[in-house]
Amino acid sequence: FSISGSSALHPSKKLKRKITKREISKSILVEVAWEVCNQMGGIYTVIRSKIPSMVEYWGEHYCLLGPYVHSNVSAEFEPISHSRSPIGRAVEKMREMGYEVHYGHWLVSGRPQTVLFNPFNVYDKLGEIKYELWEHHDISTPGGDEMLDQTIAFGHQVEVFLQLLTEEANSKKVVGHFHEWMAGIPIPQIRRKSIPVSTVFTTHATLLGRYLAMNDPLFYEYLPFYDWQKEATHFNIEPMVKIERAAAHGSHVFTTVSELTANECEHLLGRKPDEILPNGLNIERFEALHEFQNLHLEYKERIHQAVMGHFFQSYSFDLNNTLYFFTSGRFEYKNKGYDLTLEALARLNWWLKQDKSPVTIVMFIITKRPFHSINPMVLHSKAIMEEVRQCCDEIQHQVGEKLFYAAAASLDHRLPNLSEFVDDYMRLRLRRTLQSWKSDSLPPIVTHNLVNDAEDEVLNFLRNANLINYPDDRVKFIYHPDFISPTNPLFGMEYHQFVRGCHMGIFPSYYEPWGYTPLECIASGVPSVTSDLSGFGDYALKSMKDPEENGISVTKRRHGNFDKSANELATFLYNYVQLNRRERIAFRNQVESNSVLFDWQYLASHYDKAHKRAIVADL
Ligand code: G6P
Ligand code: 1S3
Repeated sequence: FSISGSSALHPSKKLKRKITKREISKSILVEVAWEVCNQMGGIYTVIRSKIPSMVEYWGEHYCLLGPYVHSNVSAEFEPISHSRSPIGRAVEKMREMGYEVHYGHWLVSGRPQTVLFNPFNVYDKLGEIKYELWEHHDISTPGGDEMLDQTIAFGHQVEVFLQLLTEEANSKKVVGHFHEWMAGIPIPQIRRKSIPVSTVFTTHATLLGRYLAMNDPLFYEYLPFYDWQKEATHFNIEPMVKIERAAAHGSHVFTTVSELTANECEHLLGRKPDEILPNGLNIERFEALHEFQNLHLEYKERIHQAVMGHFFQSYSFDLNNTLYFFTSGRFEYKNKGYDLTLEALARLNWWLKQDKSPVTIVMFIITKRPFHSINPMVLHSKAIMEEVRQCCDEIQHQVGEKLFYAAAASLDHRLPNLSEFVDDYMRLRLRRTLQSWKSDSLPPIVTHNLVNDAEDEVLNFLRNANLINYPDDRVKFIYHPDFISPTNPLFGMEYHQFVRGCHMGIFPSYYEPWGYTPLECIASGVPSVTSDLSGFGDYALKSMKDPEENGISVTKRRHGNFDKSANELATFLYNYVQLNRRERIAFRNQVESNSVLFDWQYLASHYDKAHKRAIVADL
């Protein structure tokens, strides 16, 4: 580890935006995504975090379109009563035609103009809309797939709206930017009907790529040779794959999030993207470095509470010498690199045991799996620990009061025996509570009762490797098969607070078009691991002189040698464990100061390039 240095990109080199004020005044940019006001995954983060940079530049010439499906949508959406802008007029016209159209501001940072359509409002026309897709674009969409039906109904309303907007646009050029196949459905119809909208399509993964990577250990080797039609039929995803292809081929400007996915697009969709649009974040910077360091300490102490509740009924360890590692994300065991992470941690555990290391590592695996309930033992232990805390608080109070009187009345300046100040009732209560807490069994490796405990890949690995939280294990595990939220009884904190309190995020994915999780870490000054098969890792390798110095360790997975990759990852973690506290603090400072390279202020210029192409495209 070296904790000083520079990178090829520099935070002060904010890229210049690419579209002139004049061009913006003659255009309207409409971004369409299924995740506008509807959080499902990574695309929500892209759209939402990018808004301030888009609104700052495009102002009232920018608008988002999304579905009105989220049960709480009205809480984050404020309707606009009336507007004479082209967007407002198109909304009015569409309402006059009988459609239910929600027009307002999305109440997130940047407050963008937003139009939402309820897919169910056109379900009576679904047969007709589907017939058109089949007749003109050879996309047959059988019934029974609720998600597909909703996106088709939504796409139809987007098409109608864009048609009206072009009529109301006062000869301004309308640019429609569609994210992912769910939003891309109107593209082929826009082209067929020659609606004068300049279209940009961004795919955030290819559907086939994701399925193939999950199922074929030689995915990257075979990539150039797959027969898309055959594979789409095999995985039973033909309608969606055809929609994705139609959007990719039909768009004026085709884009994706990384060079890795661009390669996938070329082979699986048959079109090379025109632009790569790397994903950014709104990086929150503090005036003083110690502010974010203080936050680390504050949230680490909250994690300490969860860890004490989990382990200390069985045995204790030195929290001052404990490091918190974690991985998180959707449960795709192989694609998200959980297999490699666990193998590397097994090796790390062995090496640290050999060293007789005094350090304890607690590894959190945060994902979403079907479960019946939280393990009652885990909840019980947490509750009793709270009782221990209450007893201690009361004893502290008793001792404090009595000590004050004793000290004030003392004539010989000697400190009295403090234990005499604790009354018998409190002694007994504390002893009984501790007795009912302490247990001979090992701390569980999983916090919930899983629906499929016996077949769970994480549990199977840990049990087979005998990594079941023995006292002498240096790496201990808490598998938490639910996302973290403030209402969660075990952590009771926001995910981003949890990230800040940890020391390292581990995400060596096998298939990952971009990957926000490591980026979220470094935005909080927390070092992280990604892989050269993730779009983000690949981008970091190509754009920074030494990503590792900036807290982005990129595990090599391209060569396909699992054992070598596991050793590389374990070695990196082992070296991190050797750092002392001062070095960890300095490292976090360095990570945080370079994270600004991934701010939208810097990366939105790639979107500008795509929009510029669309503005100048012949329709
Ligand atoms: C931050 C705090 C320090 C604390 C440190 C712990 O830097 O400002 O007061 O000592 O975190 O760092 P560690 O890497 O041991 O969690
Ligand atoms: C996709 O979401 P995912 O986790 O299914 O889009 C994200 C945003 O572009 C990207 O970060 C991720 O790698 C993709 O896989």
